[in-house]
Amino acid sequence: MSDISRRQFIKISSAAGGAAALAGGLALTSGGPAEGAVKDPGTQGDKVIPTFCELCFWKCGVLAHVKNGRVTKLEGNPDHPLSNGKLCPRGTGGHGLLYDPDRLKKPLIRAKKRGEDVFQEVSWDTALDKVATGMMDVRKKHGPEALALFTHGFGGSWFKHLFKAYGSNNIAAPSYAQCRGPREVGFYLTFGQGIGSPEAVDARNARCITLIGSHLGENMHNTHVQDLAHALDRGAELVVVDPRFSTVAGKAKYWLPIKPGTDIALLLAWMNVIISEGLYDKDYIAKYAMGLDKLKDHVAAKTPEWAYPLTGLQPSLIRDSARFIASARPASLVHPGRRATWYGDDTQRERAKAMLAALLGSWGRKGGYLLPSSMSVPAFPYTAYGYKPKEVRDRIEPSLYPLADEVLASGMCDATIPGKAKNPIKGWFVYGTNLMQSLPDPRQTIKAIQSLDFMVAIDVMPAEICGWADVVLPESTYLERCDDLWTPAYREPFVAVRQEVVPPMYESKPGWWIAKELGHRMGLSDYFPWKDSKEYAKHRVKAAGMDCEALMKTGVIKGKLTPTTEEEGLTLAFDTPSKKIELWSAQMESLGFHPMPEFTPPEEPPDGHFRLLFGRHPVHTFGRTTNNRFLSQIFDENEVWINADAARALPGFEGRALKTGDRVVLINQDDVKSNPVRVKVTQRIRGDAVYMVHGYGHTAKGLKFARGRGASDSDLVTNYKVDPVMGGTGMNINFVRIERAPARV
Ligand SMILES: Nc1nc2c(c(=O)[nH]1)N[C@H]1C(S)=C(S)[C@@H](COP(=O)(O)OP(=O)(O)OC[C@H]3O[C@@H](n4cnc5c(=O)[nH]c(N)nc54)[C@H](O)[C@@H]3O)O[C@H]1N2
Ligand SMILES: Nc1nc2c(c(=O)[nH]1)N[C@H]1C(S)=C(S)[C@@H](COP(=O)(O)OP(=O)(O)OC[C@H]3O[C@@H](n4cnc5c(=O)[nH]c(N)nc54)[C@H](O)[C@@H]3O)O[C@H]1N2
Ligand code: SF4
Ligand SMILES: [Mo]
Repeated sequence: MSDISRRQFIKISSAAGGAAALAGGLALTSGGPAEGAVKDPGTQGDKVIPTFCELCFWKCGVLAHVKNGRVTKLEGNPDHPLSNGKLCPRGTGGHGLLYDPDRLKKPLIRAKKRGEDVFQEVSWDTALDKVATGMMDVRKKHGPEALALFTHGFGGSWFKHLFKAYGSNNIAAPSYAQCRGPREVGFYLTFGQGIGSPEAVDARNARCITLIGSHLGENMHNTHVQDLAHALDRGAELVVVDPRFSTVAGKAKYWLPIKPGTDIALLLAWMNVIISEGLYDKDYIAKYAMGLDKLKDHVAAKTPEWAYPLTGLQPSLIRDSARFIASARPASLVHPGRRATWYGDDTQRERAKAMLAALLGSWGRKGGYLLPSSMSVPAFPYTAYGYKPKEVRDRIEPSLYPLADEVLASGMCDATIPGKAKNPIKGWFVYGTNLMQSLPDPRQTIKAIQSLDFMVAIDVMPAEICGWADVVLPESTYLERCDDLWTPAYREPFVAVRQEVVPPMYESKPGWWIAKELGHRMGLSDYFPWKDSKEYAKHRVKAAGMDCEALMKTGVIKGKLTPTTEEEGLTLAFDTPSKKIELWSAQMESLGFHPMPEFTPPEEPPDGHFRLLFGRHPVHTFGRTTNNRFLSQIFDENEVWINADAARALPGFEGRALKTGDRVVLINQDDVKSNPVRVKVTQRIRGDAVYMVHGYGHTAKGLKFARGRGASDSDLVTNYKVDPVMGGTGMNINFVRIERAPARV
């Protein structure tokens, strides 16, 4: 990464506003980014079509400029509440996906053994017949729930519908059990409601923002970063808890370089200070919460001095930061985080965050957690589905965790491995998720896949997962298709539409078309009564009494503002068993769990090993953009962060200490070796952990640009700890040692 781009990306707060400053520095054109360009390239198009982004799951509003039939520029839709006229760097480079020469271009059928990644191009008719036959065979032999749908991304809605019509509700995304599941359950247990996506937190109006591992600014959810920049410009202060001096830690009043895996101890100590010094919101707690006395007892001995040897954080730092956090209440936002699957006790950590937020009185308050509603757009009036949810749950027996409120992707994978489930899963339908990089322990994923009767993958790129499928279907990218309407609950309720910006390239087809064609082949035509997705979407818009023309023209229709906080007139209500904020959870106790979070020390890295941590890079989304040549002009290969003192003390490196740029391999506790990867020797990380950006180390033959660049954290995540409450897979528990990479030949 060049210095110029690093400066731009690190700049979170600026008069121009965070993400805007970032995206503004990335003038991408379809010819590739001009070297260091910071100016608008001036490619105003022949036409401008509003749609929404799919480079990540935030789904910002986009204005796509098209000139001579080519997309020349993508910019933020000023009318869209999730972009406010700005995109993050990834969004501005979305046409790098559209014009990626390595895209899947034709339907493929496996020509050799499963996993050898050798395919034959076939017609759509042949491919669809094969998929429909595969699906019907699984249903005939094993019942409909023996077919599982792994799906991530907005276009998955067509296939969820197809699945329910077919008879299976075994539908899961790795964005639950490998990502935000513990957070949803932790907050649900405390407030009777989860957080959802996009997170409706009021960072914009907060006076103090506490980030526990959430590395906003590297984690680049657009409006979030805009809100953060706005808050900082208004004088808000940050408390950042991270073993790594993250970009955002550089902006913090307090950085707490915590020992990994000990956040519950810190949260208990913070609550100890806030309660014992009477700094909590007494009126709010008296009115809305139950269990304060029990919490008082629970944290009475959990002083900063108690937490010091556990967390490595000085008692004075814990005490001062606690007082500071409390001083800004209720506009004191303890951010809920997003990828919460860290150590296996994650629901409890998230619950501790929720309890702290309750003590600050920030739930349903300005500068804290907003409680917005979504716009009401009636569902399409389909025939009722035939699946029976009860049977579905039985099918995934190994993943039956009492408080899981979604099906677990890891559970469906487990239930596929012979001997693990009473009725194993026999078919996989994989849409828009690269399970080889997103599920823990890829060795198990392969074991599961090898025992399937049938597997289909639908993707836009020849990702690793496609190499294992029997049939691969090339979907059109988000810029070439119309999808369902989107109506999230956000600060400002809205309905957004995704529209075709340019016609599908090659032989790719939109998801709605693929789902409908499969439906016809399986006798499910009744479930696809519309001509195309446009007709479907228009039907829904009309039923909501809205103006289709206006929606297509602007890409978004905003609804009436409703109160989202007490200050705006909202009456707070809690859908917990006690109808109160539950600082003490009878529900947890009755299930045999601690009714309040307890701290259990994490396992220590063995001698000569480091804990493997991973996270995001601002210009990439997982491994899905690492082949995007536009974005890769900014960052094209990950590196392993290692503490400078630890690097000097590494056994075996005497006299020739590691320096930035040296190539190493990482070897984990199960002797799994990474690809060679460069190191970054830095003071910005603790000595007991190493860190890398997720999504590199691709092995798929077809990813001609990304293949072999950097290393994959996923390959090294062979160990994980399952959260007993909801089945999330804690993945920050792997340890690696470091060896020099063999010289390149
Ligand atoms: N080791 C490790 N594991 C992790 C994580 C980690 O950091 N480290 N992160 C976890 C988290 S937070 C999450 S949310 C999950 C995410 O895990 P995944 O859902 O697997 O996410 P992606 O890597 O984005 O996979 C997206 C796939 O969709 C394809 N794709 C992109 N656009 C389209 C489209 O329009 N249509 C179709 N059909 N396909 C498309 C891409 O080419 C790619 O193959 O992974 C989790 N697993
Ligand atoms: N640019 C970009 N942005 C993204 C994504 C992307 O792929 N690219 N993905 C999106 C998705 S789906 C998700 S889920 C989010 C994930 O983003 P977040 O939820 O913000 O982050 P995590 O991946 O949970 O955690 C990464 C951070 O936690 C720190 N950390 C590691 N262990 C510990 C610990 O024990 N304690 C503490 N306090 N900190 C620790 C790491 O050093 C790192 O800074 O990002 C989203 N935003
Ligand atoms: S945050 Fe960036 S990548 Fe994600 S939807 Fe918005 S513009 Fe696209
Ligand atoms: Mo995620």
